Amino acid sequence: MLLEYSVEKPLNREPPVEELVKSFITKASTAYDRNHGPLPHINADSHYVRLDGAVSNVLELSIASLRNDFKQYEVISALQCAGNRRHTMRTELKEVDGIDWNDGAVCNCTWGGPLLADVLTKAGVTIEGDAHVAFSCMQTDCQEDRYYGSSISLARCMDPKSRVMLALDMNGSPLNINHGAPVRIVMPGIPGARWTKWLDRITVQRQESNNFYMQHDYKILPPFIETRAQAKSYWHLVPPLQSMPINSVIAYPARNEVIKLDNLINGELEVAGYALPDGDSGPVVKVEISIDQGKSWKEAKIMYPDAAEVAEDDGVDKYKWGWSIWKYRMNADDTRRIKKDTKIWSRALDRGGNLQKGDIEWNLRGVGYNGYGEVKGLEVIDHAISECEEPTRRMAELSVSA
Ligand SMILES: Nc1nc2c(c(=O)[nH]1)N[C@H]1C(S)=C(S)[C@@H](COP(=O)(O)O)O[C@H]1N2
Ligand SMILES: [Mo]
Repeated sequence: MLLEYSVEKPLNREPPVEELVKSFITKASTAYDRNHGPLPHINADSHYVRLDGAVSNVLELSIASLRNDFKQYEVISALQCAGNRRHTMRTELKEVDGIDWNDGAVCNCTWGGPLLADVLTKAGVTIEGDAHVAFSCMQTDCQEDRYYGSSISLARCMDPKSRVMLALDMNGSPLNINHGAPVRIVMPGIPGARWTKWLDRITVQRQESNNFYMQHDYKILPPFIETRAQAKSYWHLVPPLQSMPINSVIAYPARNEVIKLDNLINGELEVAGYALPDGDSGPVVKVEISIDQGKSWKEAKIMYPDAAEVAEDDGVDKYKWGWSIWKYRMNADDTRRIKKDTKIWSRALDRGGNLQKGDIEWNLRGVGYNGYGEVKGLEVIDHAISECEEPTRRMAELSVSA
């Protein structure tokens, strides 16, 4: 088996957030990479996913069978690392333990493949009630375990409306190696850590997956757990993180940017970013901006998805798990009022009524950070000081397809 990168140095990278908000659907080549081990090159023609555990028929599913023997579905869903925005938590609150992600450990893509519910039905699930489905990739060692694994509730997997899927395609093309070729589990509304890539085993079982990344990581520890040593005796008391909170970030202007009034059209500053709903409560229905520390809020425009297009498809809201791209045109007076110490904040509201809040509790691993989107340190000047003029930033026509 050819492995790319290594256990010691896995591939972890994110695009600049300004790049990310240029399109509603993120290209596979732009999407962040998060790995706890090397990337395994799998031959799709000889790969099988084994489905076992509490089922009447153990199945060995080839990629051809997953594509041809089951109805194919598509879902638009954001994929977000639980550590997205960790940089803000560690710099604004307190040092945390984890990769220093900025705001780009998230993407929004179309995923295609058969529903797990259909595959489970074919195998015949033999247990009911409180049970789990575990997803594993046994192809390579990881940094803290011999394999990568996750699990979610059996009830969610059996519900076709939750759209848990054995994804073969990303944005209409077969998955590439970075994102889990030839098959990964896609579970809209659930943190990225559970979306096991290079899937080779699905097990219906009574307990959660006992993989390291399910039991000793990706959990929100209480704030009094301040060291790894303390965490050791505490992991088992906290449930795995299975949902991400409402969120929004400002993609531009960038922190400490110098804004030349001469360059602005009508003296208006364009502020833009993305927003994500809480778990299954999407889509985001409102994004607001404040320049007075939250005393007053003004509504931004959600560029995509357009409210008029948010329709139900087969009884499932098409954009329920997607992100929203928004922008706000700050009027000339407000723009002129911006000082070096002004903070521009963003906050989002989703269809389920979840409103983003400003005061966030610190946790050791820095997961699930969702304080207000914020940019500060801006300097607004009348004229360009230097000769080299930068073009005014305006969002290009938003491209909807990747
Ligand atoms: N097999 C395997 N699956 C995995 C991981 C991994 O390291 N190995 N990382 C997980 C984490 S933490 C995240 S955030 C997402 C990242 O998916 P991406 O690399 O396609 O963006 O994959 C998840 N699935
Ligand atoms: Mo992650």
